[in-house]
Amino acid sequence: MKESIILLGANGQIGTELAVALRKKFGHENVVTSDIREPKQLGENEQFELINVLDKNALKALFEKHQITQVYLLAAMLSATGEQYPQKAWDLNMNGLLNVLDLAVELGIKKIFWPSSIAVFGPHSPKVDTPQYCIMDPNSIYGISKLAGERLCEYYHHKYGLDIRSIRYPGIISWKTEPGGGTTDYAVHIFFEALRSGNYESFLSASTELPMLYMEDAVRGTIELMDAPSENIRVRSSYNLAGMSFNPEQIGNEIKKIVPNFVLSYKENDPRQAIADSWPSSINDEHAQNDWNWKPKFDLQAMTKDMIENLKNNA
Ligand code: AKB
Repeated sequence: MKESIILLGANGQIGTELAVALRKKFGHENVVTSDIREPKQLGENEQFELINVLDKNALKALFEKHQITQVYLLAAMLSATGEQYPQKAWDLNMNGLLNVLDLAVELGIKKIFWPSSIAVFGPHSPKVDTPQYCIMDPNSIYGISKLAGERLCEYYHHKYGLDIRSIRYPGIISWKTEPGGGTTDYAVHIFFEALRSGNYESFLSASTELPMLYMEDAVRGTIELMDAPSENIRVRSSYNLAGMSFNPEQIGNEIKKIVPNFVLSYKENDPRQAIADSWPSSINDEHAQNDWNWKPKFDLQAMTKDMIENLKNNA
């Protein structure tokens, strides 16, 4: 069957790189990127549409126009920005998802990817090696919306047979597009500043350990999950996925091995600290390993080397 794929919220950190991989796999003519804003650049033969995922009628027209068979819904407000605009975060994260799920049922779109997050866990979830199934009491509006979204995905799968697949992304580290509005963003900004100014003030404390994943692994993992046979996908809420775990001091020391004069300092009383403190420090991803053979390639050392090489080569 010929696939026709749309990425909603494609201008963000993950969308930018996932679009490249999907165009390579399915061909330019079969992949449409879309966002609420025009992209910074658009290559020849690349298709782009302006869309607000909250405008259900426009979304329906777009899906019909391109005879969409697969949707990647990446439009969302992340954890830190969500705390500044809780109603807007809830509205975008929930109603954007509901619009896509309902249109998928109405138009017969079978396959959907929707990202969840480690933010679905909370202060009473086990902090170390956090399992797929455990107490989940998120206390950020972003985490609450992601947990509700997971329940919706599983519900629509069972009730309507939608083939929805999802990953609980940890912090994603990448050099092409900087993230915005997240609690894990420090782990990307630290690289840009190490090379730009030689110093960085972390908004998280030295010992705040969080799960992270390098973009190359995130894109590969997402495509591997989407390629896996449907009967192998036993988790229909969202899969735990692990890459590496580190704290600001550890990543700072790794950067210093390549940028010896790098100076790392710490800010106090940043509101993002409380969000980070409620999240796991490491993730157990045995369900993803068993169901669709997930395995990350990058650890802290390999990721740091690759980030710095790419940032230097593309400066
Ligand atoms: C955030 O920090 O909000 C995101 C996430 C972990 O989902 N990067």
